[in-house]
Amino acid sequence: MTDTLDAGFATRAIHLGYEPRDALGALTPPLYLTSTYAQDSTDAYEQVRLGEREGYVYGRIRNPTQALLETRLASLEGAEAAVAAASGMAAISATLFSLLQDGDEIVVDQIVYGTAFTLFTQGLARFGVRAVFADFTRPETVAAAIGPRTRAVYFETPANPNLRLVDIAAISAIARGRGLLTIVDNTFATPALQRPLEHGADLVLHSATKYLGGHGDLLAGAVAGPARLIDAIRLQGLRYFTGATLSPFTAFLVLRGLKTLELRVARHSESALRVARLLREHAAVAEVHYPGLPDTPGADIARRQMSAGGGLVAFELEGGLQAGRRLMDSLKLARIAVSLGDPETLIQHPATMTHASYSAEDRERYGLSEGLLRLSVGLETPEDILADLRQGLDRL
Ligand code: 7XF
Repeated sequence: MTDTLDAGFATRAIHLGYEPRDALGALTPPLYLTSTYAQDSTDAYEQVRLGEREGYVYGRIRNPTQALLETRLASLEGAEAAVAAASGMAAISATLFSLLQDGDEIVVDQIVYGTAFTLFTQGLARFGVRAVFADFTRPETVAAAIGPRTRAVYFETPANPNLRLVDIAAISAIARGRGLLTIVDNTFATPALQRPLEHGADLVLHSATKYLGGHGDLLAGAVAGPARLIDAIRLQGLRYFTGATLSPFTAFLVLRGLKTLELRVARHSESALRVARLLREHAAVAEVHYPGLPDTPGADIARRQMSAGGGLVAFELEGGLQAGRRLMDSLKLARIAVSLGDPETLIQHPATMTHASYSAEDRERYGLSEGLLRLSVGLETPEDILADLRQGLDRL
């Protein structure tokens, strides 16, 4: 539907790329559960294969339900194209395997999701790709880490798990000046709050398992960026490196999630701000990290590149790790669980859970404190979330 191309964010998330008239009037886009496609003739197959005729060949490469999701995600990120994958890690590995080769280096922020860190430190090393870690909150250290073999820079903002903020425009400018690609994992902010390509990044990654899906019932991932790079990621990364294509059924669920993304993220952000304020005022809490607090480190960066603070809050208790465990065990509404972006409020302890793959020395060196807790503020009635936290903190 071309007339929705320039429409607002939520309108595109709901309507873009689909016309009910083309599918018997079905209001909701059909779910195409098929692994392969019957071809009209041998000639027709050849034309589709060569890209001379529109059509589909095989489900690992393309599927119409998936294609609609890709169209919408690309638009929401302000990208030319997007490709969906079976998980966030599938999107990350397809991207890196497609863009890097033996002998290359990639400069990576020292604070990233734990399993991404393992892919950089252990996985890519087996294929001769070296990850060089730098503190991306200090762009000069990124510039210093770039060498003749560097091909790309990679970071998350807000970063998992401590929500530190990286200046997308500053890092992208350095990378561009040296002929490198800038890859940003936008999982925590989502395009509803932050669109990295508008600030100079080249590729945006997502774990769609989180806010994009939004209901804690699926795993999915995506990459958005220029068609030339997205084609490479689809035709190499997905087609023969990983084969980790998103199932059409899951694509259907992510499409459903996207329809309410803007609405959900606004509510997550409002409630998280209230949680951050409660935590900051409580005597048992030593430190609070939340991009929407005006005095959090990097708040000026958040103001420039995010339209609200998002749904995650990280904090440390006066009583450190032991108090953290006691708090987690005393909460009644918030569930102890990894993952984030679900309707349910979730709490986890990065040092033993999402970031256990960092060694204790790495955590110390990179400033990931042992007592840090990460809360994914859900969509429950805000007063109930606040009351749950208050009763847990008051017991400490
Ligand atoms: O492969 P997944 O869909 O689980 O996504 C991987 C991933 C990629 N980027 C970021 C910023 C992520 O946070 C994730 C997954 N993180 C979850 C978490 O931190 O709770 C995973 C649970 S172990």
